[in-house]
Amino acid sequence: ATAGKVIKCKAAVAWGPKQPLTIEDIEVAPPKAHEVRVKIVATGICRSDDHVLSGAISDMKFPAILGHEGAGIVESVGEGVKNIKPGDKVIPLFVPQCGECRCCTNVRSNLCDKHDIGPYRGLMLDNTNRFTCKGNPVYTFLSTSTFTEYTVLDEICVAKIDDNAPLDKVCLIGCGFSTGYGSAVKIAKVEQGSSCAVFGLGGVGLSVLIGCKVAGASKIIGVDTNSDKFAKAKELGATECINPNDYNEPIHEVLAKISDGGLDYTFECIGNTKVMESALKATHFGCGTSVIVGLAPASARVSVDPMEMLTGRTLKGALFGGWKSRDEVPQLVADFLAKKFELDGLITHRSTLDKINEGFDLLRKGDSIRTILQI
Ligand code: CND
Ligand code: ZN
Ligand code: ZN
Repeated sequence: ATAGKVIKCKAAVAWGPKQPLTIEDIEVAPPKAHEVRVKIVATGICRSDDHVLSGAISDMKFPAILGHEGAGIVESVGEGVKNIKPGDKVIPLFVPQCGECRCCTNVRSNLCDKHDIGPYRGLMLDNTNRFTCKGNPVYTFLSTSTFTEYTVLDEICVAKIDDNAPLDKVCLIGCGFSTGYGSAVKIAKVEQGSSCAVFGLGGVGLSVLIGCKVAGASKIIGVDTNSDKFAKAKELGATECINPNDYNEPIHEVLAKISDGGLDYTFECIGNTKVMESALKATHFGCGTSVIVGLAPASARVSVDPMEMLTGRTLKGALFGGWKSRDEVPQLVADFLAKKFELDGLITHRSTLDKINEGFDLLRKGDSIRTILQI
């Protein structure tokens, strides 16, 4: 009965960096052609959302509705939408898949020309808004905006998933889990018996660790400056954990000593360029690969000694774990339902949209891995 009409609902609106979100009454316009309006059921809070609020992501437009790790149910679809219908369970995709652009048609890439991953437009593909608050336009974030009861998505930013999927868990497949897991199994292509180190043991880093374990790595070292993260990391597959603050020498030297001169694979899951440099140095010459997963502040730069590369190390990076989003998210959900991996270990807190600021505080204090908001 809401199809074709404006929906009035609640959303958490971000007004600018260093300001708390406020719960507002907003209006959500009906989907235009090739768009889908979705009732969000659950959403995680990822550190990338906080990077907008901390100011580390600095070219955002406000007011905006953040959130990019959600799951929901289709309320209505615009003209020309095929294969998605009201009632379908879906995951919003912050990396679109149009299927036609240069990246989409390249098997080695998962990006898409139609992305809104900086410089941020904060608009639908047709360059207009679907959200308003008190008569003013509200921008969208990463093509998704999940901190709201209803959102509108471009069709190429929607993955239809299994009807049996528990949305309050598989929302993590919308970002943190897939990003980390894919970085291990798809980008690094971790092999049986290899050695790995994961820098940063938040939701993303722990998901890398799950991927390393599924891939059969025999040594998986967790690295974090917060030792409170170690118990969970060991539960999920870390064979040992180390805190850089416990050592005087640089962390890559510590790691070299316990990994036969260096690791096969390292992953930076923090967004700190100094750590990216040590993660590369921590790989073994001639064969090591380091993957940048964390999102660094816009102006930050990594400094690399070319000898590190000349002597055979590889430095790579990926968004969303390298998954081609519309094709592969449904398969990841199927793999979850088939118990190929678990998500429960990543979920430390459950809450509601009105308590979203507390959810961010838990993440900032290092007390949570993922808080799932039931919308
Ligand atoms: P979260 O903040 O939960 O985890 C970061 C972890 O790093 C925490 O456990 C910290 O204690 C730890 N840490 C901080 N500084 C250091 C340090 N110097 N040395 C060792 N450990 C440290 O964040 P998250 O897991 O949600 O996200 C991690 C990063 O991944 C973050 O930058 C986020 O923006 C990024 C990301 C990337 C992508 C992608 O597509 N590549 C998608 N989502 C998030
Ligand atoms: Zn994220
Ligand atoms: Zn494309």
